[in-house]
Amino acid sequence: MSTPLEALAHFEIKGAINSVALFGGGHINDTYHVQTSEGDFLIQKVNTQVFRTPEVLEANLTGLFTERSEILVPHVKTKKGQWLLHLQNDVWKMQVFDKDVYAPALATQLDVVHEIGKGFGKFTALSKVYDVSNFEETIPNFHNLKWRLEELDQAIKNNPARRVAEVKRLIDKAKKFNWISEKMEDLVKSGLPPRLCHNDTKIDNILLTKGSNEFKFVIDLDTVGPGYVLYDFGDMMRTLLSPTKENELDESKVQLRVDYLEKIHQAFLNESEHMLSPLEKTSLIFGGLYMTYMIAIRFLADFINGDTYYKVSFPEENMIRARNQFRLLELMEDWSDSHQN
Ligand code: GN1
Ligand code: MG
Repeated sequence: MSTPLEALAHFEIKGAINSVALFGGGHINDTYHVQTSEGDFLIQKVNTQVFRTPEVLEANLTGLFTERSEILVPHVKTKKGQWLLHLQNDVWKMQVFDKDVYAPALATQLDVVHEIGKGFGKFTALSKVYDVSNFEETIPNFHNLKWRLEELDQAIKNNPARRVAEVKRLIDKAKKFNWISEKMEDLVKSGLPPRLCHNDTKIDNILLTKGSNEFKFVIDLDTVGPGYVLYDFGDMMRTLLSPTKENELDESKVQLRVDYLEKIHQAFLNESEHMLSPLEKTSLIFGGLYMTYMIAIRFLADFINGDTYYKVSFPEENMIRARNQFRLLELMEDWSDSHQN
């Protein structure tokens, strides 16, 4: 195993290193904040149990950074000119840390919501610049709901951590929403076009300028690859519309803030409408249901499997996360039933 300090020696940075400290709350990779005499950086140990083909990640990052884009957070290359460092079975990557910006944890103001919609809308509009067929999924089947449902079935069948009985109510809910998977298949058959997607448009994967709250960068480019625009719009809905954290203990606090939905919809379309097909536009809101359902399924399957994928800070965390996603999904379904027909 290598340390961040060992890894740092292989990246193209000049200043003396003053400090290295664990940073942020990602569920998958380990991230460290590095202070040097010539500026700050983040260095990240990529979880290779999750990202099993780092060469695909390297190729996608190379493809992305062939274009100069002001909205992508600048990354730092290794001294050998690569985006990823392979060191003692570990894989590291590095990016600039701008002290004038911050990642919002929860949205509490409409102007922040607007800037998040704008940022991911700009990312979607990059689809015009890149040929999606040059990108590959860094995690196969990442947003393939049918495959995620099969994984859940497998987890229930094997019941490796003997937790199935505890989540019977959530398993029943999961079955009720099977129609989402069928609707997605219909949309694809009807001609939904593949696009370059971010595939992890969580609220805290946007950086805003401190003070003005203006959009600055899109971060966390690990899952950038082919997808459908509704994935990216949908994950924004999932992480923005409720005032709660994913692991909120009080389920009744999960809510659907319709004014926030209107705001992201408008801000996202302002940036991307010119390149979206009519089918893409009409399916954006469905993306919220699709992504919320899929993450609910993933948290639930991971709980049943004994927390082998997502980091947990208490034993029931994945069950609580799944429960909250199902609650949000029910609220989204009620809302879209009453507004779209
Ligand atoms: C994971 O690690 P992080 O927080 O960027 C996950 C996303 C989920 C998210 C749920 C590679 O993202 O798909 O939406 O947790 N990333 C991966 O919070 O599985
Ligand atoms: Mg991520």
